[in-house]
Amino acid sequence: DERFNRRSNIDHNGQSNPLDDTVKISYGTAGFREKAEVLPFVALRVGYLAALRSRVLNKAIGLMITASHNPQCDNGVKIVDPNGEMLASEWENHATMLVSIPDDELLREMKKLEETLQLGDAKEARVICAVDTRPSGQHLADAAKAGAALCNVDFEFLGLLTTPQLHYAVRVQNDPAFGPPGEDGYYTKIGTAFRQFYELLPNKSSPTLLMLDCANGVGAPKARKLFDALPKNLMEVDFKNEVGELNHECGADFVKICKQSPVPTCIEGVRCASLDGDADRLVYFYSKNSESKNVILLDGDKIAVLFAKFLIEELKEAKVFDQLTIGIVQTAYANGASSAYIKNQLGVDPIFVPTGVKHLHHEAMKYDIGVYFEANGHGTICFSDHFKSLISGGETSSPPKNRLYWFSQLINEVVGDALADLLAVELLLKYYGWTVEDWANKLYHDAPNIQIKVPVTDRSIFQTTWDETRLIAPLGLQDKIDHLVNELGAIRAFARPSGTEKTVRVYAEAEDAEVANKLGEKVAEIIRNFN
Ligand code: G16
Repeated sequence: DERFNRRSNIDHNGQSNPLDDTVKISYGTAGFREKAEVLPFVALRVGYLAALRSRVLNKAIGLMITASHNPQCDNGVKIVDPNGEMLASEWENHATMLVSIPDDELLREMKKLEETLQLGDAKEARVICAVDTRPSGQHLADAAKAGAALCNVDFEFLGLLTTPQLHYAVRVQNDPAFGPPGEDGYYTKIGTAFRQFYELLPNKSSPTLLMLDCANGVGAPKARKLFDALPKNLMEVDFKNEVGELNHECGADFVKICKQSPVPTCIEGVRCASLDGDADRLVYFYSKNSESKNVILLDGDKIAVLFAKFLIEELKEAKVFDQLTIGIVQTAYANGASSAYIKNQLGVDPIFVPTGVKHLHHEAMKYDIGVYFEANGHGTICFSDHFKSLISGGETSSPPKNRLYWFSQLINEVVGDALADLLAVELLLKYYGWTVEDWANKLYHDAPNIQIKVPVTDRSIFQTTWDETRLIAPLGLQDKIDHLVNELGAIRAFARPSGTEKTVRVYAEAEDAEVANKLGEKVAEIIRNFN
């Protein structure tokens, strides 16, 4: 389709955005992410690649069109593998290669790829696609459909879904035992698990108000549908930011980075939660003083610790703790106090991997129970077949086994899912009889920290060690950071290029908030000066 050539690249407004042959675009932390007008040709080629993968595996492959936490003018294209997980890394290279080549080499490369991959008869092959609420979504889905057609694969467009719902749909298509099909199937599975766990609660007191900031995104209508599927008396939700500019001064990323209440301001003492633009991230917060925008944040680390504490206690009560392995996976952004709590109070050594759900998920799968969360609120829990054979619900099961079973059914184990995680948090707060303040205060207190996004023109010059805690290029920058950490007597600081935005992210942590802020600003200054 001429519209979606690199040289024509017609966007959703009918404008042409030709891309120079030398411009390289890579499959980043969560697929391709760019200004929406850059993406039509990318969507076509990725649609083709998703179709190719579906033919190679003879399974359904997912395609999510979203830029999640990024501003509304951005968009993205991400492939979802048959089990509902992120694309296998060797295929990320195919994706980067296909998107990078000039138009006149495309057919030759496609042919070469098809020969290498030896396509057979593939009756189950299909591409399942969904979009978030961005105005550019439908146009990019059309481009992806044109791409899938080049590989003679059916393209099923599911319209508006959260990213985790699309992951669920792909998994269920390939593995019907995973849950009932379709969007309604998703609500049924999660709603049933919620109700069943609720019935097991020792204290079924009436619900307290939750203010839910939906980031003006797809999470708004989908959360409403999910809550509609629950018994009326179990949740009391005040929906905020349902319609408006996506992620603008609201949403999980805004609240996490700024530690501020989204617009509109939250009410003192009320439990609040924020989704991001495609509802795969969740953070909680509350205000101690309505006069101030500052909030007390309960981020992905706090959710991970709450989940892990519950699971460990229940496994011990069910007397199966010694028969199962448990892993807790974090990244360099995890607050040091959370990692110390996991190690010292929960008795589990946290494992650190690079940013990106694909890395965390991969590591978590090595355990019978793999809890993973990024501090930004993206995370879930993986349960092994061994766990599933030991833990089943029903009348013959003990109460802790029943609770474990329904909890595991509630979690969307294929990917971080803000809506499923939200219901899980709500149930655990009820289970422990905790207010949001109890949750904030009874586990650990965050070490003072700051995260700063520094806009840069070329991210690729900033390279880090595998664990992302040290810069290896440009030379000399890490020495300057080390020097600052020592000089200020801080705990740590690091800088790494984002894989979703044209920024370098700076993180600094210290025992004192002023020191953390000063260190963060100074490291940001170093990056700015270099740029
Ligand atoms: C995506 C990834 C996350 C990652 C985040 C930020 O989230 O799925 O794993 O933490 O980007 O990545 P980076 O620091 O490389 O920009 P989302 O919610 O934007 O899809």
